[in-house]
Amino acid sequence: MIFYATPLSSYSAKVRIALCVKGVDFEERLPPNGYRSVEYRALVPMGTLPAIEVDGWVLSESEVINEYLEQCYPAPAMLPLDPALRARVRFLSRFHDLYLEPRVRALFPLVKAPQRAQEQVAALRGDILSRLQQLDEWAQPQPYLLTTDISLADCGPLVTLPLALSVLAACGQPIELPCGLQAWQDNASRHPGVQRALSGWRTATQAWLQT
Ligand SMILES: N[C@@H](CCC(=O)N[C@@H](CS)C(=O)NCC(=O)O)C(=O)O
Repeated sequence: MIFYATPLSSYSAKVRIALCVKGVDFEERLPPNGYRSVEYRALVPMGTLPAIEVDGWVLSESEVINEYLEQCYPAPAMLPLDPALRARVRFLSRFHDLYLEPRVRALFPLVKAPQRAQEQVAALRGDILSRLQQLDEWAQPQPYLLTTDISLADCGPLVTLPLALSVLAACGQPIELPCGLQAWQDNASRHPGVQRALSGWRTATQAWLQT
């Protein structure tokens, strides 16, 4: 399996967690000439990261890739069998992708000159805090967000929550996670698959924020 990703890409890190937790054998490649290039779009028509290629067949969209991995590599399971719990796992993944991560991403252009954009940063900080509050209310860490073993619901937040903390701190308006989410993050980050998946991403993120 070829995995198109960059070290800094959040959605690539989300899929890398599922790949590493499941122990999938994959070859990680940078998109040729960057993800906006004609060359990459010839391979991956959406032009987004991440994408996988299996036997010449290409799939993009992080959640679709993770669901595909779950079906092809069912052990360890990252979706519970119980239909209600499975739906709640999917809900948290969707909540992350549609409502939480985009507010964190909206901070990226403001990191360079946060002093010129304090009001925008403050508005996004408020949005992020209220989404984190919702996540904290819906999660039932045991010790993963909804399950005893790591699930697909954990993958996105394991990237986006530390990123939100780092980016808001870099913008001069730090936040703290609700206690339950902080405990979840401390514990889930110690999973060996998560550590392997995120070590390069952490380094790349710190380098980006320092420059
Ligand atoms: N909904 C997509 C979002 C992926 C996404 O936005 N990836 C970023 C990198 S982390 C990207 O490719 N941005 C380039 C663009 O949107 O043109 C997914 O879940 O895979």
